[in-house]
Amino acid sequence: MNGAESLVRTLVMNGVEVCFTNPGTSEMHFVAALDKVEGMHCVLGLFEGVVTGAADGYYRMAGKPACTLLHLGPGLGNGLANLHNAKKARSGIVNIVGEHATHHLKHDAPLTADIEGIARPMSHWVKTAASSGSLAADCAQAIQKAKDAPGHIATLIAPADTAWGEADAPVEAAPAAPRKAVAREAVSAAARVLTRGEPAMLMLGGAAMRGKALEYAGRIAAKTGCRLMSEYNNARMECGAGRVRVDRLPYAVEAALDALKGARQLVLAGAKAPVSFFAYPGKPSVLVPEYCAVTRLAGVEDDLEAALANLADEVGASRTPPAPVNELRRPSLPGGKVTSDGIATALAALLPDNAIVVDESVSVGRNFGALMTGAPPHDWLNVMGGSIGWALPAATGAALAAPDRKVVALEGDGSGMYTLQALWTMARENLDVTVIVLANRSYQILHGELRSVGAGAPGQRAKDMLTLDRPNLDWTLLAGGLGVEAARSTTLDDLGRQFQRAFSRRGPYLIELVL
Ligand SMILES: Cc1ncc(C[n+]2csc(CCOP(=O)(O)OP(=O)(O)O)c2C)c(N)n1
Repeated sequence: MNGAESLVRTLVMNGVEVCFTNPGTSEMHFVAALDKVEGMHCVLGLFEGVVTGAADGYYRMAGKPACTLLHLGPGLGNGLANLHNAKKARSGIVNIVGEHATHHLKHDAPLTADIEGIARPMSHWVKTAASSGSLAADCAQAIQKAKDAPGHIATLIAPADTAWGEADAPVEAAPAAPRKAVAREAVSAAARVLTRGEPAMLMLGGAAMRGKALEYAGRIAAKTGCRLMSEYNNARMECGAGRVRVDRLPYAVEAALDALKGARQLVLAGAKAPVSFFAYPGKPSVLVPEYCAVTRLAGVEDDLEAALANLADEVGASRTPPAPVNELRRPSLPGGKVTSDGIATALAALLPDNAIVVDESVSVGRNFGALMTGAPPHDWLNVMGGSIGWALPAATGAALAAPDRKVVALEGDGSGMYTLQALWTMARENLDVTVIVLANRSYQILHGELRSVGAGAPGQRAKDMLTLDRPNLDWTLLAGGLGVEAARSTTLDDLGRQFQRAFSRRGPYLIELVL
């Protein structure tokens, strides 16, 4: 077999089942090998930001890496923003990036670039394969690195001659590193401060936001009286009925300071000590009050479930029923003018069981989560690196990872325009995604940010840099052109009807909600 085939067989042998790709000439042998070898679902993205964002969404729901296949430095470069988001989310991805054949590099042909240099900031591990004979072993190492808990970005650069040259056999990856165990002393220290009788908060992040870890956090809160709070953004949190309720730290500095006010003890479990998203003149970067002590129970890379189980044990909460737990309480369908609260209420009224909500609702959706606690159980995914243009690709990947679950993408119109090509992939793969585009025809959040940084009142030129009108984007035409059926809603009554239509069918559907 050739190197390309040894690489594809190595991926499949080690459980990598989906390849998100946008290939070129230097990857043609990989395309041929993917054609020949059974076991890989190959998904074309029409922009590399779709490819990498989909791999992020896939990892979050599948819990294992997909691979990408990208075209040299520029292809990888196009995918970097969503690799940045994936890295912050601690998603595991195996990037395979094509490169000129080794003997061709010295000629400085047009696509020649410093691929390692482009890869490094958004990767945890980078390697350029040296020969076709060692490509499979390099790939096995990349897979292991990507799977090291909780998830890493591994980028393997494969010169064309390593693909077309001779190779022996696929290689089995070494076992990935498990999550790190949390020391007994860290658990005891957290137990001490939570049982001191002072106002305390347990701040959760990463894997502490789901499964047994979340349940233990609920037991600890019920027993000790501490408040539960999560970071503003979370890679994947379990929400809705039957789940322990955790308040999200607000985005705005004043609101975040308010939420943390009064806490004397802050215990971190998978979360960082809270800082503001941006710096603003005269406002603090660190949001923890100066009278509040911070105790780190566990980092995002640690075994959060075991840490919280041990903490529950230590505070005597192992058998305490978790609280607060959300009850199933669907609101009735709202009507009338479109409001932010109305959108969340309509969604809570109709959201299918076990849906996956992919949230890039930016300014419109600040309060969505709080209004949806009574909806049936669902997973909620946030963009983790603040780089917009993530949700449509991530929804694509999530839908491929969980084909039996409805995916609902809440998408700002500004954010959506970065990677709207994802709609075409949703159509081609017939993915069960309902996209709601929040069409305020504006970079609305930036109007507030302009004020918050003290840049003064906007003149016409500034306004023109923050608005999306003249012309208005027509999302029904855009979606239609990419093969996705779409409709426009201008009232909550109609939004309810559109949700009913979208949720009673399978396949992609887009609602342009005019705000
Ligand atoms: C890659 C990238 N470019 C630019 C920004 C700056 N930015 C943050 S939010 C935003 C506008 C978002 O607009 P939209 O999705 O319509 O949400 P809205 O502000 O209207 O709620 C921009 C341009 C960013 N975060 N990431």
